[in-house]
Amino acid sequence: LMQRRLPVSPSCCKAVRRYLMTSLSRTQFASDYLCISEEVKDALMSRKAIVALESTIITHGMPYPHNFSTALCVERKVRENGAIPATVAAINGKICVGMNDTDIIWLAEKNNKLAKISRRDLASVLGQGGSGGMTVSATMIAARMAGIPIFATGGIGGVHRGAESSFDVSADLTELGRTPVAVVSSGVKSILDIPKTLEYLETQGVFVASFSDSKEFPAFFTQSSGCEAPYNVTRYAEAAKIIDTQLNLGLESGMLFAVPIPKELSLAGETIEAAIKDALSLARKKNITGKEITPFVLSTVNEITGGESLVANIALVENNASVASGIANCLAQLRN
Ligand code: PSU
Ligand code: MN
Repeated sequence: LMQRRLPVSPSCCKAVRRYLMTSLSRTQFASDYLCISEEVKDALMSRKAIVALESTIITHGMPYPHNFSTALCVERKVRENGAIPATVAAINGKICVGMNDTDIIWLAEKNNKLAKISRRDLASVLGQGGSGGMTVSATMIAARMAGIPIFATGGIGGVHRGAESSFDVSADLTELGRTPVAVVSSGVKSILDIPKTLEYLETQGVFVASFSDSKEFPAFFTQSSGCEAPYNVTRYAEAAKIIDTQLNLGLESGMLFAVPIPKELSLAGETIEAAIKDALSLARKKNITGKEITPFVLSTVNEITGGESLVANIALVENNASVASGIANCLAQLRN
């Protein structure tokens, strides 16, 4: 309640706001299901820039040992850019926000044997003391609980091709409509229907901007999707101002900043399109549906491209972590 009211009160002076936010955070630290690392707790208390990071990319998005080296590299990137990384995963019935390398190695080694946790899975997994990688939707929930307004990942889920018959729309999109956290990603993969995904985000009231020198909405492995983002942002400070305003307004929806993969690392559009088509038809043949489809297509595309897609994937996640850190630094300045 306090959190909701706080930002909309214009008379609320900074000192009061800081006090309330701090005491609010303290009660959250005690939450039965939330385990915030000491480092992240300190960063929250001293209002440092923090970037949350998801973990399905570790458990289901990349093969071992690349999942592990990427997770550590991404954390390092955040630190190099002056922010504190907070990797989010479920471990033994707790949502861990911020973890040590041993936890990350454990998640990486268990690769694919752990749960893939979205909003709908949280209560079941945590209630049974389980562990797993958390998707964008679950990570947004955790970031909000912990009081971290921004998080970086590779790609978010979206509206699948053929959704008009399969109804397969990622829970990431509805989460963006209901949880006020800014997500930095390289748009959505062209394994998805990008125009439909953008329409769905509009319906959900989600602010979407390209973060680049063009309005083009990126397609993960490639810089262009043929679709325009509704907004374009070019500077960290500008992005931070928009996030700060959204939080102050008390709007409950999330925001998406789409950063194109660096040009020199992007894949040829036709190569990736062909690989995706093959992977999707193989998925259909094998009757793979639901939460299994995204991990399956990712790993099949990786096989078909001889590991090229994985290299691109790693590069773009690291780049997104740098961008998110830049925005988080400006946001911390604004909110201090
Ligand atoms: N896209 C990727 N890598 C990933 C994912 C998506 O390039 O690892 C993961 C993210 O955690 C995302 C989830 O939140 O897949 C979406 O799954 P689904 O499509 O089942 O909603
Ligand atoms: Mn789905």
